[in-house]
Amino acid sequence: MKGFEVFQTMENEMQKKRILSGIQPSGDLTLGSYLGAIRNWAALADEYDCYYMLADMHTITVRQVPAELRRHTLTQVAAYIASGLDPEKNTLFVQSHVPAHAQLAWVLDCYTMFGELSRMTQFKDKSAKNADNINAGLFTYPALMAADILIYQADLVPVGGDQKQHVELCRDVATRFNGIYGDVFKLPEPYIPKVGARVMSLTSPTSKMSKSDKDQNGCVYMLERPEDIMRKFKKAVTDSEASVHYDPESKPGVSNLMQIYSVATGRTFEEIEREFAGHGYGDFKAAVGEAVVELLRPIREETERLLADKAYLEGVYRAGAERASRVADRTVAKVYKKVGFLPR
Ligand code: ATP
Ligand code: LTN
Repeated sequence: MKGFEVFQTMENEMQKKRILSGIQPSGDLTLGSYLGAIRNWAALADEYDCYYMLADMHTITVRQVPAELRRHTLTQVAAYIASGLDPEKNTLFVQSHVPAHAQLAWVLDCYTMFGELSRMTQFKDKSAKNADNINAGLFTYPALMAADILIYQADLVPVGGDQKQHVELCRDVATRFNGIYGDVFKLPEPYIPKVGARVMSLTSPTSKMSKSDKDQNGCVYMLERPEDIMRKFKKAVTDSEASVHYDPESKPGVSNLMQIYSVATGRTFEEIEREFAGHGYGDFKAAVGEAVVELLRPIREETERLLADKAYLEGVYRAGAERASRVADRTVAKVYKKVGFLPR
């Protein structure tokens, strides 16, 4: 880029509103993370200045195998790009490569209340699942997440419905901090899709589809082979009514499949009900499986292609960390000054 073009890009980025979101590279990405979050990210790049992070620091709140964590992180960089996030238009980076996140997180720990953290659903769920490792990081996790968001002065945080409570806590912490020190942080809004905000497990449709779920049949992975995806959909739990009809309360399994089908094909619930009127669940489940296979196929193929080019991926996350650090370091400097730390 020529000097003038660089200047123009910087000007544009300064005027655009900011977006920050992240996903933990704690396992293979699921259809839930794709439909609830990643799918919505690519379309935002023209209108917003977007930062998408691999939240590796968050993953160690639950024990990880080091080599697996590295592998998942690299695969996730490739999956972000394969899902349509152009690294020229989006800043893609690894959280631990930008030390400012940890620097701000400590400060925010001191402005986040024990009672607030105790109310977090994710903390309660994860402590129940990891009863032998309820560590302090698991508890203060939302303060690090608040740092991730506030450090970029983000306007919008595109996430699935399960993260709404954390974004609200982030706003409360920012409001508390601003109340003491003046307008330091911008207050972010969550951006949650209407359909696909909460994709449920295929085997127990009253709980969220999650990559750390022990039951692999409930969870469809973004990079899974078509035959495995089909098998999981064919075995998905439904009910005994044999009618494709949207009613999340009394028909959670069928309603979940309808949501997935609706997002994958762009059809409304009414259209789906009409399409399968008079058909058994067998046809319906196969159709949902096929739609998901076609939705994910190009992403899987592109991810595999990108993973063969490690040097390219390294270049992407290095450049991302540099761009991210420039913004993040400014916020930390401002916060350190506000709280009274002596400048070095
Ligand atoms: P873990 O099992 O490690 O907690 P997870 O599978 O729940 O992970 P995250 O990495 O926590 O997924 O979430 C990544 C993003 O995807 C978040 O924005 C989250 O809200 C969204 N998301 C995750 N699971 C779902 C789901 N089942 N439905 C909709 N959105 C989801
Ligand atoms: N807590 C999120 C991951 C995450 C995140 C963030 C999302 C970490 N930092 C900042 C949005 C913004 C999760 O578990 N899905």
